[in-house]
Order: sequence, then C-alpha cells, then structure tokens
Amino acid sequence: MSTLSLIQQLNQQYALDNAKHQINFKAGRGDLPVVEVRNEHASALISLQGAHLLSWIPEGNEEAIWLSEDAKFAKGKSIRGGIPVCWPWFGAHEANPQYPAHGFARTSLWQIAETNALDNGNTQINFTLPFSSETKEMWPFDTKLDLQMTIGKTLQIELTTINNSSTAVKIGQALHTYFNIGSINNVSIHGLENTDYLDKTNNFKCKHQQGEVTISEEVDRIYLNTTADCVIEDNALKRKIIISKQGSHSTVVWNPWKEVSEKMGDLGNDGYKKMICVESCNAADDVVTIAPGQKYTLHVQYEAKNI
Ligand code: TA6
Repeated sequence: MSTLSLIQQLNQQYALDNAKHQINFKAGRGDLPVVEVRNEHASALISLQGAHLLSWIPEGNEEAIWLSEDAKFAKGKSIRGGIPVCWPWFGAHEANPQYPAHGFARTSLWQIAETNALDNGNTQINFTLPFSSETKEMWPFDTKLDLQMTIGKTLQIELTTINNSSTAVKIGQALHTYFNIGSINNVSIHGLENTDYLDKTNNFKCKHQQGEVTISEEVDRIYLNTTADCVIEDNALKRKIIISKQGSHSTVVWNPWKEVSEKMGDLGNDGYKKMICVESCNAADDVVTIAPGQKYTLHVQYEAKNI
C-alpha cells in the first residue's frame, strides 16, 4: 500500500480534531508515515517505522527528546535520535553478527491498534508489530509485541511481549532514549551511584560508579541491577528529566563524544554536545525469559521539570 493510501486510511479511522485532542497522520521525511499528537498537556511526533517517538514537548517546557539534524529517514533504516525501540535483542545479536544491531523492531513498520482520548487530557496511541518472512527468519518464535504510548505532561511507554509459543523465549530490549540537553558539559545523571557497570569502551570490563555520572569523553556503559529513578540534571536548560521504570534492571548511558560521532555520519555537527542517551533496558545478564503463555512489560515514564 502506498504511504498516501495508508495515511488516508489511518486518518479515516483514527484522526481526531477537537478542543482537547488532535491526532493527525501524515507523510513525514523520507515518505515515512508519522502521527502528530497534540493535547492540552503536550505535543508529540511519532514515526510508524519503529513506533519511534521523534518529539515530545510538554506544555511550558522545551523539546525533551533529541533528534539529530543529520538523521536519515528511509524505509528499513534506523533513525538517529528520538526513542528507538530495541527488541528482541539489545546490541549485537549473540549468535549472528549479520543480524541488525538492537533487533528489527526499530526498523519495521508498525501498525496502529487503537487510539484513546483519555478523560485526563492525555492521548494514547497503541502500536503493534507485524512480523514478516524476513523478521521471522531472525526470530522464529510465536510472540506478539505491543507498544502503548501515553502522551501528556508525562510521557509513558509500555512495551509488552506476549509469548504465544509452547517454549520459553528470551528477550533483550531497551527504550534507547536520546534526550535533548543544553550542553553535555552541564549535565549530571543521578540514580546510578554505587552501582557496577560494564564499560563497552574498555572491553566490557566491570567497573564501579562512584557518585553522579558526568560526561567528558566517550561513554558507553551498561549499569547493572538498576531499578531506581534516573534524573538528568541539566543546568544549562535549567530543567531535570526524571526517568522512572518498571521491568528493567539495567540502564545504558551513552554519548559517543567527538571522534566516534564524526565517524557515524548521522549524528550532526557537534550533535554529541546536545544529547545524552539514558536507556531503560533488559541488557547483558538482565535478559528476560518469558514462559509459554506469559507476557512481560517494560514500562518507562518520563517527566520534565524546570529547576
Ligand atoms: O546503547 C548504546 C549503543 O549500543 C552503543 O554501543 C552505540 O553504538 C549506540 O547504541 C548506537 O547504536 P546504533 O545501532 O543506533 O548505531
């Protein structure tokens, strides 16, 4: 189906335009379908490819999510910035390095399952991931993947895997969120104090975090046994972002810094100074086993507060 017909169909079924809620589907960059959401609490833009949130602006605040000025928008390609959904594995596939890093959910076209205009003024969009012959080759399990996004003063994302097969399945996953910050030099991350982390820049050596996390070089770390809220304190933008999660016991902090980002080609000119990834994960030894007939939900809430 062409993007235009898909958009027409989605607008017929789901578009809303009243005083409290607006939902509008349109063709975004690279002809990828996107959904624009606006309500009295916030506005958001989500790409149907990847169920990938590209923007969330809570009322009275600045853009909370970073999107690279050099992000590429093309069918089947991952988008640099926003909230990529990593599933059903995090990072490289453990057995087959040819499979896409961070799984195939972020590059697949998701379907809309339902939209809800909630009484409290929030807007809910439910996505579901269709499986193709190509993705079934990489993931031959009978699973269902649903993602619910609730857009309001807080942003809430629930990623639910249902195991419909007769054997247990093991998943790794993450909401690989890129946050928009005033300056990397003025940011500290709280909530990971006194935890151990695997340092990807040093062969996954296990190290210990003392105090808050600040960034002045390439950082690529999987923090282990982390369930506490993470708070990104941004003294340049004068705000903090509070990340609360359930169903995740690992947290990745990533900033590629100058040299690596220059090689990446889609991180933009000095983009690394304006972004920080704090990712709510099931990564490393925190992969999840889902028994037959059971489901597992990763739930993350984001809140921005001026300081
Ligand atoms: O989550 C951190 C990380 O796995 C890094 O190692 C880094 O490579 C990054 O994600 C980006 O991955 P991508 O596949 O989007 O280029």
